[in-house]
Formats: sequence, structure tokens, C-alpha cells
Amino acid sequence: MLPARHIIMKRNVILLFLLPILLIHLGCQKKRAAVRIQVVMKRYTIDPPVVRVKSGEVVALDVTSADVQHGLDIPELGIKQPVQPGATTTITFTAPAKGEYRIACGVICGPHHEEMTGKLVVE
Ligand SMILES: [Cu+2]
Repeated sequence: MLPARHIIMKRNVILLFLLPILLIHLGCQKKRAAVRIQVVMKRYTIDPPVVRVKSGEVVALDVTSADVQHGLDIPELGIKQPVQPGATTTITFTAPAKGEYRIACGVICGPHHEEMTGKLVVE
């Protein structure tokens, strides 16, 4: 029964090579965002002004600017990303513990720049 055993070994060797590829693939899928939210920055608003997510879920913010360069900052999460007009800036993060986190424009964009804020509500 040598040939049969040889075939089984061959199959095991193939599985041994495929397993890591499969695990890497599954790992990548886990990181894929569970929630995508479109955010539009425009002097002097962040739309939506309140972003609601659930603690622990992977969130992707697709951020665009409707006019000039802005920046999306969530200081408590260490997020600071410039947002250029005509391009989408995707910011991916895992929603932290329940609470409210300030969102602010990170690029001085005019006299009311300081008022350009929003809120991340983690439920
Ligand atoms: Cu701004």
C-alpha cells in the first residue's frame, strides 16, 4: 500500500502550504471595516456632526472636502489626517471604549476654523 500512503503524504504537504495562506486571508478579512461612514468637511462644518459607532467595531471613515484643505483630527484616538479637496481620505480605526470623543478640523481653514468640530459617540 505504498502508493496510497504516498498520495496521502502529498495531500498533507499541499494542505500544510495552503493553511497559512488561508489563515492570512481570514486575518485580513477580520481587519476589514465593519462600518463605513461618509464624512464631508466644508467650511465650517463636519457632516455628519455626530458619528455613532459601537465599541470594538472596525470603523472606516471616508472623508472628503467640499471646498479647501481640511484635516480630520480625533486627538484622544491619536488620529490626525489631512483631507484634500478632490480626494477621499479613508481613516480606519477600532472604536474605543464607550464615550464621546471630540472631532476637530486639523488645518486652519478660515476665521471660524475653531468652530469646525464634531463628535464621535461610541455606544
Ligand atoms: Cu477646516
